[in-house]
Amino acid sequence: MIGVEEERTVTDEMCRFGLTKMATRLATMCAAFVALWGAASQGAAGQSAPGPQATARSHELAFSTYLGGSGGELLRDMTVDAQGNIYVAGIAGSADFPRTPGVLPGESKVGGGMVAKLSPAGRLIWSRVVGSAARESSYLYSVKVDGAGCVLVAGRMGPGFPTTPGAFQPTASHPCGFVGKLKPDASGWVWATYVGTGYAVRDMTMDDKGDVYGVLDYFAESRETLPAEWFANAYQKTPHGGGDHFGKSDVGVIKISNEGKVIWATWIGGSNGNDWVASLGVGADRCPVIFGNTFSKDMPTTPEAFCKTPGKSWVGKFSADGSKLIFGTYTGVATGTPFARTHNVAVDSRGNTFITACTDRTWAVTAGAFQTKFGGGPEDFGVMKLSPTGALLAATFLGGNGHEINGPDQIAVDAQGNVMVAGSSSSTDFPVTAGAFQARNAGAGGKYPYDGIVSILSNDLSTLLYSSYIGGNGDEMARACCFGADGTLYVGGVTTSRDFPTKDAYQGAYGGDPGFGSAPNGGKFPVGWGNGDCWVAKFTPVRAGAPTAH
Ligand SMILES: [Ca+2]
Ligand SMILES: [Ca+2]
Ligand SMILES: [Ca+2]
Repeated sequence: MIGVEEERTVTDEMCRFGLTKMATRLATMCAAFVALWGAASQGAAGQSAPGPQATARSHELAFSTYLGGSGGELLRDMTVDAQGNIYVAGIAGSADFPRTPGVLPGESKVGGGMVAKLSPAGRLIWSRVVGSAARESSYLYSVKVDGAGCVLVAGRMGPGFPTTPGAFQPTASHPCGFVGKLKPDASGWVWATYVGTGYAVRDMTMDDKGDVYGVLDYFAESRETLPAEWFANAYQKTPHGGGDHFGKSDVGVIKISNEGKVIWATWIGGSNGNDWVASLGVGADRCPVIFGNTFSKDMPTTPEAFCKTPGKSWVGKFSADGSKLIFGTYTGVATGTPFARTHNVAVDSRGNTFITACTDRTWAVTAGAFQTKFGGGPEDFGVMKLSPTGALLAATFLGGNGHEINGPDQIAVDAQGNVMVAGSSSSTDFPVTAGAFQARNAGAGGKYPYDGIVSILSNDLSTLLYSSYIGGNGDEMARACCFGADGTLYVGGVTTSRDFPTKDAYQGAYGGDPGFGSAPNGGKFPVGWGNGDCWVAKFTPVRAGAPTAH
């Protein structure tokens, strides 16, 4: 069995182009996936932040619930609105995934992209599963909510999805990027459109106006073309392509108004390698930052770039109109995982950029960082802070003696500048704080050694403010996190544990999995897509001196 992340990435690619040489090369893997998915579908400038922060925090669990049916589920993003309602998105492979009455155009009864709204107490307000056809792996990677309560989702949709009248890309000839805006009660689409020439909008964020920024995919093998006027003022008007790995690929950024019109788009990519799978963030200046994998040796770097030596990943910031590159830098990671994740960029209120990734020991740590020594095993989390002009301000490892190999998967920054990451770990000594909800790995040394991880670092990455495992005796991944305005933490992910720690749960029992959830990848890799249930947890801050529940 190939690795979960590798399998998923390969499968993502397979779903784009059915007839390429890549398809031939990887047909065996694809067939295995299709069988699996079918089974699932069928039933199964500041240097420091304002405010006090260098004090360890304590949080207690407000609620924790499973969310899943008898097939495979995966939670990939979450956000919270001003009222404390929680929105999650991902994939649901169960016909019996918990649903509320009503049918949305494009709703799939068997499985597809999942979006759900939970009350502040964790009760299901509504849920929808959308996809253009059965077994075709429609997928939602991102969810945001605007000031009017409308819910923006982004991801991938197969051909034939009922886009809305006036959509700027009404049709697609292959599984393609997708962005849609749902009415607050999820009774219909305000607008819904395909986006890009590649297979997904892999990350999406929103600015203070409610305008939307998405990662744009370019793949040379696609038959889709995009209007030149989108790129009229672009930093890079045409894709460079290059490379021979899964199609000559570039990434880009597209800015879409809250009303669903393209404002601008730009490509970014080197000339001699594939550049793809990226995360996106935007700050108060409405300048998008993109962080992704690259195989190119000639990605643009700017004067303050801390690393101009080509490596595995690159981060860059565009001007608010997409016409200029404010900074561009390689990250200095020479080896390590070739597959970056989504939601691995956040921008604080002072315009500093934070990125996180899986890394080997080549991560560029800085003096005074929380963890300057590699924790062990094949990889740790790496967390890095860059100035508004791309200078390296701080960088730290965050990991223990095992694998932090399939995480982290989300980074978030609160108004005070505190930095939260969510991921998974098989370590028995992952750094945790006093008052952690769960101080020990629940499956250490066993067949299913992964637990979810949620950690909060100070803005200068010098202090671990809160860190906890969360998991049971199966495998877990924390794949999403966000802050509430009141210091509340929201974390979600996927689990195969029957004893996942629940509290005041909407769904207190494991919904099931299509089979291999009971033996996830022989214990070699953590739980990933295609098995397990989603989980959602809320942690509220405990005031200093107050008794803790754990
Ligand atoms: Ca490690
Ligand atoms: Ca576990
Ligand atoms: Ca399930």
